[in-house]
Amino acid sequence: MQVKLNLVVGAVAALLSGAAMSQDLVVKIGHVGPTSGAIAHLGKDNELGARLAIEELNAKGVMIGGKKAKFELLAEDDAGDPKQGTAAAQKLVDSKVNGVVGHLNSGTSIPASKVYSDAGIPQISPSATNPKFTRNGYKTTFRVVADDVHLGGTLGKYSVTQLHGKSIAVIDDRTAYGQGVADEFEKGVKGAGGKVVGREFTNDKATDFTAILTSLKGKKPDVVFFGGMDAVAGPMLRQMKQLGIEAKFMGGDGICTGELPKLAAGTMGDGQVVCAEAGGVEGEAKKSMDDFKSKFKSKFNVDVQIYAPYVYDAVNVMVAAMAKAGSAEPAKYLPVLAKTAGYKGVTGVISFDEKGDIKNGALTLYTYKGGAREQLAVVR
Ligand code: ABU
Repeated sequence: MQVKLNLVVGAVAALLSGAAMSQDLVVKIGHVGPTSGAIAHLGKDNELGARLAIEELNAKGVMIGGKKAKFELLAEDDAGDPKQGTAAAQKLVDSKVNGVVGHLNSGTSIPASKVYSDAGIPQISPSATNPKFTRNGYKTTFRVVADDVHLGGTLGKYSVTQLHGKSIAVIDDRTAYGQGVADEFEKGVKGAGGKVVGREFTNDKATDFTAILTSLKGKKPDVVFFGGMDAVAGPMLRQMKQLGIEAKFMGGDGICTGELPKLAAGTMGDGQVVCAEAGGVEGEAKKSMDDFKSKFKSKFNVDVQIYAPYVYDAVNVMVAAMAKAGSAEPAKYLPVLAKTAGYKGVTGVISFDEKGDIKNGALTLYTYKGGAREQLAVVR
């Protein structure tokens, strides 16, 4: 009798331990972007990139350390505001996320990186391009796009050597991103032997640029560069047209979106705007990016604005490191994430350098024709 009882107890214990082993491992991925405010269309674009990645990973059934992972997305809105950015970061840390993809803006990603570093939680920004983001010595900080040194410097050189700008004006929105990319643009212009005839600034909520544009008009610029986001660039283009300023208009990735033609309300001339996305693919690799954009459109019924594919890749790179480490514990998979090399994403090949920056990051130069973005070149 005692023997039978022991057998039953043993069988139940084995069943229970088997059940525990097959239980899903819940993995929480945080995402932060401005899903309210003037650039909410860009924050939502990023968030949808994360949602798509999470849905696919759950459908695929990823195993981490012998357990089937169940991924949960914890999405936060920072409104592009540095203070809200750190509050959102702290909320995710308190929720014990396993990793964070975000934030969208440099001005939010940089202060938030300290919060994640203090908590030992890996953070990959899909779009923050200010070089300072990865230069604070934090082991938890990564990005999958090129930085503003590359972006602004390349555009500055392009304005002189390709657009043959002779008198170049620069405006920025005084954000970490806008001022930083404008400074790098100015260095690029001067390095290529060009001349900056005026520098003005505004802010990321401004709608009236009459004073600064009138001042610049007197300097007869043939190129105007704006360091800032599309929500400000659109009205600025409208007011340039009203004031009769017929200069080329350049900007970094912040203006290089699908929404810019609508925000400019039909005032952009064909080929007038030249901007750059801080990433890009060419040749055979272009197919996976094109396929992603089609899948995104059919799933969400909206076009990619700019950085959704980079968010998608960032989530997948993070999860690949967890699977390889056999753990979603930040301390265990972080060293594996840091060694990411040759990961083939929809945005190209991702390898991180010692700072957490993408190695050999590309840029894609675009113009707009007939209200649609048209690729000019991919440069490294
Ligand atoms: N890189 C453009 C938009 C995001 C940012 O860096 O602020």
